Amino acid sequence: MSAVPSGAVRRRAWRPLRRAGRRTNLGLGLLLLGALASGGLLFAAGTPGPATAARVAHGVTGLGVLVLAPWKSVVVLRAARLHSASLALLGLLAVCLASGVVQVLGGYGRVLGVSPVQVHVGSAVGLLGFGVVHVLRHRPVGLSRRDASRRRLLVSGAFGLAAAATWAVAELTDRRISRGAAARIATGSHRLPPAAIPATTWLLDRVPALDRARHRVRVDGVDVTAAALTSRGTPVAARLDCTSGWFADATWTGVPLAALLDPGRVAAARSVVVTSVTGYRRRFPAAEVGALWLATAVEGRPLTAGTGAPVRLVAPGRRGFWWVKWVASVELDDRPAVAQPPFPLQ
Ligand code: HEM
Ligand SMILES: Nc1nc2c(c(=O)[nH]1)N[C@H]1C(S)=C(S)[C@@H](COP(=O)(O)O)O[C@H]1N2
Ligand SMILES: [Mo]
Repeated sequence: MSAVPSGAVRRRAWRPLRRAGRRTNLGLGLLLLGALASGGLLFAAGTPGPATAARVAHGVTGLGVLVLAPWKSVVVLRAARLHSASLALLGLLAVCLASGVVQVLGGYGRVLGVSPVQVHVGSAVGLLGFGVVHVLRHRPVGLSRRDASRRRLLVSGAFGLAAAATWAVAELTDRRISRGAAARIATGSHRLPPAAIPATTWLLDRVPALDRARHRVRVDGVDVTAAALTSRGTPVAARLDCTSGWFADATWTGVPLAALLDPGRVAAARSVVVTSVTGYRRRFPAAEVGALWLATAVEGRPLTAGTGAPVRLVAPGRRGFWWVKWVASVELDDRPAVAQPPFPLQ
């Protein structure tokens, strides 16, 4: 594709749009990579500071795509032919943008069992696939020295400001019109009352049928019954903040792992792995054993099967996917806590 629009499109396009071309594609690619990266960071962030930074970066890069839309449409309109993979890319982008905005403005809800964030992340992953195909098929854009000229940098800065302004408009609209907006926290999640905590699976996990009276958790080689955990439990207030777009502040009843493990063995280990009967597992730094709880009840009521009965992990300060349900074992380990995929795979 040439940098200068040709033929009918060139004649019809509004003057500033006639420059649509290589730099439009480059800018769009960078924005999409920025949105993917900041979205991933927003998912991983557990604390308000990093979550806010990632959320602003995500809103600016995600909505910044819209600022370049007029230029990209000139590029698309003058293309000799449109490949079906390109149309799929466009469709996924529309779904991704729409579901992102619905999550922000619409409050938490599910339609046919899926939340807007699930549609959003699913379409973003699809975008990545078709995006790679798209970039490989079309001549990859190269950088030239002139891209770093003063004029170019000023133009890029103007686009950056327009993207930030688009995000600010979305944010102000959110605060004014959204019912749930006032209750949104740094990660973007909407508040739910503790009684409404939904049974949530990360991807493909299934709720197992477990016998409350017989269940045991193997803690560093020693079996601990669910009944013993219940009788030793003390209250712990914590915020369960799920990446599917909701959070709930509740009081759980549980026993800290530190009270079940030998301090000498904890000191000698680097990580502690909490594994579900389903195989779902998360690895934590060993030093965190005082901040991880094996819980058997929430708000004074025993856990339900869907929310982790008989025993689940409560990990205050960590996103919901760390709160392993249906815990089968707790193991001390020599490997560092980072020796795991950043997100669960089941
Ligand atoms: C290229 C891909 C992506 C694009 C274009 C995109 C775009 C957007 C847009 C436009 C919004 C609404 C922002 C607002 O109105 O303030 C949004 C929100 C959101 N996105 Fe993405 N996104 C992408 C990828 C991802 C990924 C990979 C994740 C997570 C792994 C993610 C997670 C989220 C979350 C949690 C929100 C809600 C944030 C909030 O409440 O402010 N996004 N996204
Ligand atoms: N074994 C297992 N534990 C799990 C999950 C899962 O799919 N399997 N989902 C996690 C996610 S994503 C969240 S948000 C919380 C949800 O807990 P809830 O079902 O009580 O809402 O459990 C976490 N623990
Ligand atoms: Mo979650």
